[in-house]
Amino acid sequence: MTSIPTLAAASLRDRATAVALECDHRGESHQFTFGEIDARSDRLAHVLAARGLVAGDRLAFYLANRLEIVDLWLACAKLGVIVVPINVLYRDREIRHILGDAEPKAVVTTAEQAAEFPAGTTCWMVDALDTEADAAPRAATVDGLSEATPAALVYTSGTTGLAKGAILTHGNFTSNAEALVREWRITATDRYLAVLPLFHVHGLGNGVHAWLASGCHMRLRERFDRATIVGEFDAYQPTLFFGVPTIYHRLLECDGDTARRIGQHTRLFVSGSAPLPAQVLETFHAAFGHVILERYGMTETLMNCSNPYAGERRAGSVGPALPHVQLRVRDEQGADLTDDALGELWVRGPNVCAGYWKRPDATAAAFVDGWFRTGDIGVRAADGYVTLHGRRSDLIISGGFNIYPREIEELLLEQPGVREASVVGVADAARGEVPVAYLVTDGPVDEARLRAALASQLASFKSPRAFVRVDALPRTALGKVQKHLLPKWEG
Ligand code: MCA
Ligand code: AMP
Repeated sequence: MTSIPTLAAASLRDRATAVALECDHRGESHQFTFGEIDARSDRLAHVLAARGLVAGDRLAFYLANRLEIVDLWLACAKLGVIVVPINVLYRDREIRHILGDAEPKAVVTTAEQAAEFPAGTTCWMVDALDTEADAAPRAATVDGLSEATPAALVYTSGTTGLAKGAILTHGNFTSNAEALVREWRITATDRYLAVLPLFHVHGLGNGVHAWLASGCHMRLRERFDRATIVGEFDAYQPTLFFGVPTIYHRLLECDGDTARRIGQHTRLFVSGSAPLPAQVLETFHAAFGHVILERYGMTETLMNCSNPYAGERRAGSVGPALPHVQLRVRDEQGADLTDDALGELWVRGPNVCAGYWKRPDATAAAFVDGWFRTGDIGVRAADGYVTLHGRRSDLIISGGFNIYPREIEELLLEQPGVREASVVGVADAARGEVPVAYLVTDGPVDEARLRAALASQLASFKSPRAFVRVDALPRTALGKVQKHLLPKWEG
């Protein structure tokens, strides 16, 4: 375990002349060597330091995937500045909460996207920073970085409906990267096609850091686009691909020849962030000739479990705990359970975050004697394979993005005429789950108005697929809504 600059030096310095990254930049496709990536981030570090950023300060970014996120990430890591990624799909309410909580010195964004931020927010334009860095001298990495230095605050929805900032340290990222590179046999000869958003741990923690740790080649794309993905595979011929189940579902739309062709040059397909349906795994295997490797992680812990590279990749299971992670299945009182018994997963290791930013209450509730309570319910078989069975809370995962019903319910209750609201996840073949809202209202609901109100405040993936009017919500004697008793929505 080490700091991010030390981990990255194995590629940035030792493989300085190797081509590292291919992406669009200033309207054209460009290739950069590891040495150039190193220099870019050193120069940007100089600019950020000149703008007053010092170790421990927070700097947010609100950007779709682009080269400058890599520059920013490395520059901040070298300065000990804490990065706060903000999902570009977030809107007013989500953004205000993160800004108020993380108190970043500035937000790096584009002129167009800066419009999403409340007046008074210090926004730094990404293109201006980039131009300024072109002419800047190279700054040195600050002294005193260690594995315990915070590298990022990554916001993850809490059961209260308000997102909490998981404090992820340099050691969290480096220990995770070292494990994945070893376990998934990633080497400098790999070609990694990066389409997952860099504002989440899957794309950033796994993707960018496996690239830095292995010194492989990365092609960075703005996002996954089902219309262009086959062209990407054909042109780039990646050996390595990371996706969420929705992406694999979309890939199944390929015809047989295309699927075989893609399968021939790709070495490893990895899935995570949401359950991979066994049927997708099997259909994909038949079409592409690969058993997708499913792994399980969380923002707070990075990766916990992974199916093996060699050995059985078991359908429906997320595999055994990674070697650097200790995992227990425990009951409500925290007592260890036996093999095959259903309980909550607790984890401990260098992968687990340092707690929640400014939330001692939430940190105390999640950590017990150094163990982190994941909130995920599952079983471990005698051979160590873990199978997830849901969550303690009513988290909905749609296309790999998390949704806490409470956040939508609270906003619905603020709308005129809405007396009660309950949001549940319903199965969706492509996105895994989608939210559906049940409402008790005074008179008819104006769905268009509700949708507009939600869209102005929350990310579009949180917009309910349907609004269902009911006379009353089923409740327990204590008044708690019994979501499983709501009438089934049939689409
Ligand atoms: C989706 N949209 C985006 C992006 N992805 N906009 C900007 N950047 C993106 N990366 C918007 C679209 O504009 C559209 O918005 C809506 O989302 C649906 O997009 P569409 O292309 O129709 O959807 P799709 O074909 O179903 O694909 C969606 C997706 C996306 C690409 C699979 O859901 C996605 O990128 N998911 C990955 C999420 C992720 O990385 N999660 C990791 C967190 P509109 O509706 O307004 O038109 S969990 C984690 O990190 C833990 C540690 C873990 O275990 O990994
Ligand atoms: P996040 O808070 O966005 O980091 O999401 C983490 C949650 O995603 C975990 O607590 C799990 O509930 C879920 N998750 C991640 N990987 C998997 C997987 N392979 N199968 C099922 N659920 C998963």
